[in-house]
Amino acid sequence: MRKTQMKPDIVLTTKIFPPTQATLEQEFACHRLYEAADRSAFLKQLAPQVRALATFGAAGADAKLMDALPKLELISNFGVGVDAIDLEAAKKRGIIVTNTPDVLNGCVADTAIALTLNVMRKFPQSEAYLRAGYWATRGDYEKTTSLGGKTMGVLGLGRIGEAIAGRALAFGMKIRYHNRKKKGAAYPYDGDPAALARNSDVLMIATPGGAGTKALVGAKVLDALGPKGFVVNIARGSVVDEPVLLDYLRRGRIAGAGLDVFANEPNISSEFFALDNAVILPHVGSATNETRGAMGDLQVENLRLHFAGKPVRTRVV
Ligand code: 8YV
Repeated sequence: MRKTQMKPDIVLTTKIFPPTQATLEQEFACHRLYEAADRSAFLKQLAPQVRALATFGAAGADAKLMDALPKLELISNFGVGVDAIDLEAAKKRGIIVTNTPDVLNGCVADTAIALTLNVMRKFPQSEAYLRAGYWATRGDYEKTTSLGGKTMGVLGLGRIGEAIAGRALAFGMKIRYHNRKKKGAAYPYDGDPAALARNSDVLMIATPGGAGTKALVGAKVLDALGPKGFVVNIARGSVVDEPVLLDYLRRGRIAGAGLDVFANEPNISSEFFALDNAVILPHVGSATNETRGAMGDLQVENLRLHFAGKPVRTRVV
């Protein structure tokens, strides 16, 4: 008689994209941490057998969770950003962390361009004006700002930043960038974020989140961008000093902001709702069925490979 193969146990920290979760539930014995009434009792019971964890977005994984699962070997993240995972703690414990890079570059870059168009051309606001019946009663909508000929300064010219730059070129924009380390890129380099902002009409934030970029864009950078400058953020809310950004938007010290990410998602500051110069999206950068599917495939593949005793495909640490 053939021995039945036991499904490997994994912990899910949160709900994941449903088709991905369905695959996970089929291939692994999934334990839903997010449904546990008593987290520590739940983890204690699983500690002897759990070698992998699947996580998503803000749920991440902290050192306490890693300590509660001493047999943990792999944290497989759904998403490219791993700022909610304590990478140092993982490294110290020899835990592998994987993410889902590249497959989302196109969609996130599309979102970045949509935000750039919408904040500079004020399309959402002009549509609201039309829907309110003002075109007929008050006349034409106000004049806005062209993209063509303007300079986009990419803060964080990584894989997503490059995809954004390629698209912005097609709109007739010029590109500059700042990274911690200068790359062999075709675009002019600025030595710090304020210099980049000074030389740009649109500051495009595409850096990773986490401690290294926390509040990187604050008063100094926004002053350098100036009252005709726009900020677009598709990275993480933490990269921007949000109270300062709100203040600068309210007082017109920058022209506008296009934002897909915020400090406290999904409970974002209600001050954004009243600002006519802010275009805001609910973190939809990668949120298409195709891209989320590809992200899920990578998350699952890393788990499969690890349990087959093979090297994972997209390792962070
Ligand atoms: C996800 C993202 O929507 O990949 C990332 O890092 O920000 C997005 O693709 C995010 O994981 C959800 O919080």
